Amino acid sequence: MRAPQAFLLAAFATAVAAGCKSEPVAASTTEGVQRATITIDGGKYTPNLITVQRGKPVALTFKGGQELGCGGTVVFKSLNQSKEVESGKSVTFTFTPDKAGEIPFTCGMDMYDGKVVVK
Ligand SMILES: [Cu+2]
Repeated sequence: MRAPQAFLLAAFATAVAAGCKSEPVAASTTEGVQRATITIDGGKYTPNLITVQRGKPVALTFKGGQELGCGGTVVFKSLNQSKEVESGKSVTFTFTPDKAGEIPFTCGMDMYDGKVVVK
């Protein structure tokens, strides 16, 4: 199975190209749900690489920092989900990935981005 590694490498390459040193963060599972919190601030998402396991529910919470910019609009195009985050508030996206691969998210203008890597 080389595909997951290839996805991870591609994600790393993207992060490095963007000058971003953030490491992939594995979601932590509580009560059967894989959870991670992503902060939106200064025009970026931190962390911007989250790894999850397929077949289990995922809850990703986006927390609005001081400088949201257009990052306050979070779009998961492939999931058909989009939400607005305000400074000091949070919104949570939930979904259950059924196959390995990548689920990208972006700001409303497709400038800032991140990825959920499904293993
Ligand atoms: Cu933008």
